[in-house]
Formats: sequence, structure tokens, C-alpha cells
Amino acid sequence: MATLPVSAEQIIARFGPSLNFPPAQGYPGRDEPDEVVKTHCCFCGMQCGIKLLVKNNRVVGFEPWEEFPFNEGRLCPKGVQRYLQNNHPDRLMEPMERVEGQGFRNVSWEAAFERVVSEIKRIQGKYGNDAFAMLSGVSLTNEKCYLNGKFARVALKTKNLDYNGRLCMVSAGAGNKKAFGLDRASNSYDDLKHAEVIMLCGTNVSECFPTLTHWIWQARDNGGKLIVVDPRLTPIGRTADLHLPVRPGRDSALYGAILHQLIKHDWLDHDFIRDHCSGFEEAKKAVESYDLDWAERTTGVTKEKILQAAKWWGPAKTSFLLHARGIEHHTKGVENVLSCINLVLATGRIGKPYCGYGTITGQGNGQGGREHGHKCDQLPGNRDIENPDHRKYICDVWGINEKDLPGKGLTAYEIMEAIDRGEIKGLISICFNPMVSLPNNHLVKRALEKLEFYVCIDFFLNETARHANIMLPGSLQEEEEGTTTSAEGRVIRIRQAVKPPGNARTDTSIILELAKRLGAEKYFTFANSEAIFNELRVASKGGTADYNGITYKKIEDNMGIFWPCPTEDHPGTPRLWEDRKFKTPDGKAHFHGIAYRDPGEVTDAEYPMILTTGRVVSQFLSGTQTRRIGKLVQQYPEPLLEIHPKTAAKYGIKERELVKVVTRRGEAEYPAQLVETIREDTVFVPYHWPGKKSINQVTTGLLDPISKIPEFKVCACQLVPQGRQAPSSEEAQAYASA
Ligand SMILES: Nc1nc2c(c(=O)[nH]1)N[C@H]1C(S)=C(S)[C@@H](COP(=O)(O)OP(=O)(O)OC[C@H]3O[C@@H](n4cnc5c(=O)[nH]c(N)nc54)[C@H](O)[C@@H]3O)O[C@H]1N2
Ligand SMILES: Nc1nc2c(c(=O)[nH]1)N[C@H]1C(S)=C(S)[C@@H](COP(=O)(O)OP(=O)(O)OC[C@H]3O[C@@H](n4cnc5c(=O)[nH]c(N)nc54)[C@H](O)[C@@H]3O)O[C@H]1N2
Ligand code: SF4
Ligand SMILES: [Mo]
Repeated sequence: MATLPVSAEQIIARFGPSLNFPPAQGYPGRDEPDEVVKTHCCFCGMQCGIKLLVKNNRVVGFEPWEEFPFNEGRLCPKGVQRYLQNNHPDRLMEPMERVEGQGFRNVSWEAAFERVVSEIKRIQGKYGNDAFAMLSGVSLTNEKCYLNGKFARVALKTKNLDYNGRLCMVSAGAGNKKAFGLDRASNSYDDLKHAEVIMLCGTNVSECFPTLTHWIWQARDNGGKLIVVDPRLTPIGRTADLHLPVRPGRDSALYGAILHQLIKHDWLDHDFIRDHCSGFEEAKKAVESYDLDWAERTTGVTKEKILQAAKWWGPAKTSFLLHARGIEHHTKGVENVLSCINLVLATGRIGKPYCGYGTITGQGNGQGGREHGHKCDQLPGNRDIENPDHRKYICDVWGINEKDLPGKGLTAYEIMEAIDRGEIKGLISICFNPMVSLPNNHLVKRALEKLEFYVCIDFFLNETARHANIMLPGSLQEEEEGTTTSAEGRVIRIRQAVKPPGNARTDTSIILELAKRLGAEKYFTFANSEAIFNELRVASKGGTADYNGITYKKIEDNMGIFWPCPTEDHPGTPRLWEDRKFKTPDGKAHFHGIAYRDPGEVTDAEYPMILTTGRVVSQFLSGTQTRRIGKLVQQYPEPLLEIHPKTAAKYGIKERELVKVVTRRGEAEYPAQLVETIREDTVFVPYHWPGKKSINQVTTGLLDPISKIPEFKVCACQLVPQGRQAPSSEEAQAYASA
């Protein structure tokens, strides 16, 4: 398992002096950069501040940005290597057309645009507007997410627009809206440092949000207790005071059992529950029978540990609960989230210093990207596309007739299913790589092959793009101005450090040109990103995610502004709910009665093991970006199957022996990695690889009924040892870096 560098010195020790850490004086051995640009890392939701060094319109290195309040200069292994994607030889610089049987060839922008627009018109003319779908992504800035939402509805006129956050944070979003009426972490991470108890549910913080570790460890340094709920003893789990190794798919039983204990021992904030909450009686009733014996049997966590968690959580004066995909990637992801929120509300520890709750958003703009209207059911400001008042407000801002605004469309995986059924015939995608990231990718491949036309906008030829008829070379994050919103709810400025190289264009200019050619020019007259942001501000005004009072200048002057920020003289809101005015219709925070139910697929005699999937520190998502950076590849060159030594012994599996993982969808083969840090009934495989290495060959397409998130975290599998050794890790590394 990778260990984590936490300081500049350790990173240098680990990666060698070739990295561009700030030299004491000047830039010995190198030219002075032309420019040092203060911006943010393009990868995860921490959105660490970073300074990019620019020379001759190329990003040539980086320096820590020590004044930025969240990460104070700290960066993780991906952050220190991110600049290397800027001059990468694989960078797409020309529009391309795929010729059947021959591969891609360069075409002019004019020919590419012409073909895209004529195919959109042909398909929509023949099959109807909704037969052309769009997929978007939240590595994009707020401006681009907003633009894509408007483009799909106003220029493409389709209801079928969704985004990659559907695979990520939608369970949390739905849960937050139900409980609080608003979807954002309740506090800035500054409030973590004096929390008496921190509970981390289903998040591998040290590998996925490395710079957040610092804030959590401050709480521990201040005497706080750390509880980690994860079927694996992850690096953050190893520093925890209590690790609850839950059986995958059983979280709501665990939090229900803890709530049962809080009620039994009267560790409740009765005033808060009475004055500011509704639904407590339902929540109480649902967990009445969840005693410790039942909980131990169901969750696989010992009674003692569950009771200990309740004993620390219950009477604490301050606390913070954070969760991520470990509890959200489930067919009951929303229920898991609500059962966590019940624990926060029962103790009234929210909206006060050092008391908070939140989901840790995944992609760079996982937070902002889920607010501004490129979800199939959403309009900007986190408005609801089915609410007549919301529709009217946005139609007024956009200057369109309400009857011309499409309704709710299909979600990401459902779009693939509809393509497979022949209902959707055309697709445009930007910033999404479904061939690697959607579950059950046999279906995805089959669907992509059935499309009559597919156009992809990306800067690398990702695995999905290989099915594209037209490939449009778009821009990297550092090639456009804009904003993102970090996991804390802090809206920050992304700066253009360089221009797109060669014939590549900015994502924005590509979308604007398409809108124009589709005859919607008058709705898309934006001169620059700031103009898009200014329209977004108005469109979000009065919505729950209100950005109206945020300006580019204000963000720069303050190194970020926390939404909601309704007016220009408003300072922003780092800590929500101090006023106790929740955004639900009755103004109260809502408990929910959560009755435990099993995951979509349970083990049986034929499929006796649980498979769960996730991440490693050096790779990011579908790997399009990080599998191209040598040092990151060397750190973890190939996917491994984590298995407990006792389980391995039962199957006769040796270290690095190839093991076939078989599920009802298919099979995939991995070298075994024997680790004592995983439950004996569970195996884990990271998902960042395509093709035969992809674990999404075997995952299930079952979805949460409310959020429509896939159940990436549980399926039932067989393990079949292959009796062959994989090459040694040194051989694999040499191969990977050759
Ligand atoms: N290095 C790296 N960092 C990233 C990313 C990346 O790809 N690579 N991606 C970013 C994105 S988009 C996201 S969404 C986040 C994801 O961040 P996380 O959610 O922290 O990461 P995951 O690895 O998906 O899952 C977290 C943990 O859930 C555990 N788990 C599995 N099943 C269960 C279960 O049933 N219950 C509980 N309680 N835990 C379970 C796994 O063992 C795993 O350790 O990371 C972000 N940061
Ligand atoms: N089995 C399994 N599967 C999973 C998960 C899991 O835990 N297990 N996690 C899920 C989660 S949480 C997520 S978020 C998804 C992510 O899944 P995806 O969103 O498909 O993954 P990415 O690698 O981010 O793909 C984004 C593509 O966007 C491109 N891109 C990045 N930035 C930009 C930009 O600024 N402009 C343009 N034009 N393109 C850009 C990249 O080059 C890449 O090709 O995967 C999901 N899939
Ligand atoms: S923690 Fe996330 S934002 Fe920060 S450097 Fe690492 S990948 Fe980038
Ligand atoms: Mo994610």
C-alpha cells in the first residue's frame, strides 16, 4: 500500500530532485519562468492552491502556493505531477474523423463542425430531439457546466443531458436535499481541527483527499478521537482510534445501531430535536430492534466496537462526520447518507463551531458542477427542472419560452441503456469516459457501437473516444479562465496559464460555435468566461446554491468565497445553519426512518465473496490523465486484487498469483496482493484501468432508486486462482515505464 508524502521534503525524498520545488533563490539551472500563475490543482475536490510556472506558453513546473488557506502549499503525488500533462505528446491538437476500418485522420475545424451539426440535425430530424444525448463532467469549471446545461436545453433542445457526477455524489446530493433542503458540506474544514470526535464513513482520505489529512490530524493532535468506517484498514484508518471494518453494503445497519444506542443512553440533544427537526419519531421507530447482537450479525463489526463508537459520538461536545463514495456507491446510497445525517441531528452538532457534517466531493468541481444545471433533473442554482416556478425563472433569464425548455431526462447509465435499446442514436460527450467509469462496461461498449453518431470533446483520446466519429481537441483546465467550488463550498478562481496548443481550442469556444451553428447564437453571446459566470450568478439567484453576490474580483481578493452569497456586500457563508433556518419547506432539518435492507447483490454458494472497488493515491478516475504520467504509473503500475491472507490460504492463492474475478456480468484477471488490511469476506480492486484490466467488466449496473448512482461498492463474486504467477512488480514497473 502506498505511503503518503505529507510535506515538500518528503515528496522530494520520494520523487527525487527533478521536481520543481521552490529553490532558495531564483531558479538555478533553469530559466526564470515568464509567469507564475496562482491557480488550483485540476484533480480532486480539495482544489489545492498551486502556482504554475509558465515559459513560452508552456507549463514547465510548479511551486506550492503557501498562502492559500486550505492546503497552505501542501500537495499530494498527483498535485506535484499534474503539470506534466500540459506538454504531453498524446495531447490532441487537431480535430479528427474516424474512418471505418482505418482509424482517425485529421480534418479541418470547418469540416468537423459541419459534420457534427449535420449529424445532429439528421438524427433529431429523423428520431426526435431527445434521440441526441449529451454527457458532461465535473472536472469542468462552473462556467462550462452551466454552459453545457444551457447548450443541451437551448441549442441541442434535448432532455437527455447528464453528467459524471451521477457516478459520484448524487446519493449525497439527494440525501442532503431531503435532510437540509440544501446540498453542501456544512462547514469549512477549518472547523475540523477542534472537533472532539471525527467519524469518517466510507472514505479513504489519505489516498483520495491527501491534503485533508492535515486537518483531521490537527483534531487528533488536539486530543480528538478519530473513528473510521471502512471494510479496509486504509492509511487514515491506521491512524484512527477506532476502526469499524463494516461488511460492504451494511452501513445503514451500522449507523442505525449507533442511533439505537444514542437513544438508549439518552445521548440526544432534545432541545435541538424539538425546536429544529422533524421526523425523529420515525427515525427512532425504524431502529427500535437494531440492538448490538443484530448489528454485529448484520454488519460484521463487533458489538464492542459499535458501542464504543456510540460512547464517543454520543456525549461529545463537538464533532464532525464526513463521508464519501464508500457509503454512497450503493443501491441504497441515499439511505446510507440519511442514516449518517440522523446521527448528526440526534446530537444537534451542526451549525456551531467545530461541529459539522459533509460529503467529501470527488472531482475537482464535484461541488459546483452539481449545482449549475447539467444534471438531467436540474436547472442552475440547484433548481428543479420539474418545478414550474423554477422553470419560469430560468426561462426568463435565458429569454426562452417555457414550453421550449425540455423536461427531466435520463441519467448517465440509463442513457447507455437507452442507446442499447435503440432509443438514443446520437451522443456528444465532454469530460466523461464511460467506457472505463460506468459499471458493467460490456453494455457500454455494445451501446457505443450502436450509435449512429458520436462526437467527443477531450484533450486526450480516452477509451470512449475511440468510438467517436468526430473527436474535437478541447482544453486542459489551465487553458481557460473560470471558477470551481471546492468540497468545502469555497468558490475559487481557476486561471488561464497558457493557451491551447496547436489547433486545439478552448472547450467554451467549441460549445459556443456549436450553439451558433445550431441556430441558437442569440442565446450564447458570451464574450468570455466572466460573462458566463455573470449570467450564472443571476441564474442561481434565489436558488439554494446562490452565487449572486460572488464576483471574480471578490474571489481573488479573498482567495475564495463560500456560497450561499446572495448579494455583493455579503461575505459568503463558511459555516451553514448557525441561524437554524434549514432550507426544507418547513424550515426544519429532517430525520428519516431508515430500515436496513440488503445490497442489490448478496453472496451465495455460487458467488461467495464480496467485491468492492475504489481508488489508489497515484491514479485519478478513469486514468486518462494520470496513466500518462510516468512517475504516477510507477507508483502503482497495474490493478491488484487485495485479498486477506487467510482467504488466500483457503483458495490456495499465493502473492502475485493471477486470480480471476467472476461475477454474473463477466470476468477479469488480476495479480493477488495479500494484505491483512481487508475483511476476510471481501476483495478490493481499484478501477482506474481500461480494457482487460477494467474492474467495470464485472461490476453491477444496479442503481439507487432515488439518486440513480451505480452500486460500485458491492457485488457478489467468485475467485478462481489461475495457477500462474503475474510478472514481479519490478518487471511490471519496468514494462509500465518502458
Ligand atoms: N487518488 C485519487 N484521489 C481521488 C480520486 C481518484 O480517482 N484517485 N477520485 C476523486 C473522486 S471523483 C472521488 S469520488 C473521491 C472518492 O473518494 P473515496 O470515497 O474516499 O474513495 P473510494 O476508493 O471510492 O472509496 C472509499 C472507501 O470506501 C470503502 N468501502 C467500500 N465499500 C464500502 C462500504 O460498503 N461501506 C463503507 N463504509 N466503506 C466502503 C473502500 O474500502 C474505500 O477505502 O476521490 C477523489 N480523489
Ligand atoms: N468500479 C468503479 N467505477 C467507478 C468508481 C468506483 O469507485 N468504482 N467511481 C466513479 C466515480 S466517483 C467517478 S467521479 C467516475 C469518473 O468517471 P469519468 O468522469 O469518466 O472519469 P474521468 O477520468 O474524469 O474522465 C473524464 C474525461 O474528461 C477529460 N477531461 C478532464 N478535464 C477536462 C476538461 O477540462 N475539458 C475536457 N474537454 N475534458 C476534460 C479527461 O481527459 C477524461 O478523458 O468514475 C466512476 N466509476
Ligand atoms: S489533494 Fe487533490 S487537489 Fe490537492 S494536490 Fe492532490 S489531487 Fe490535487
Ligand atoms: Mo467521483
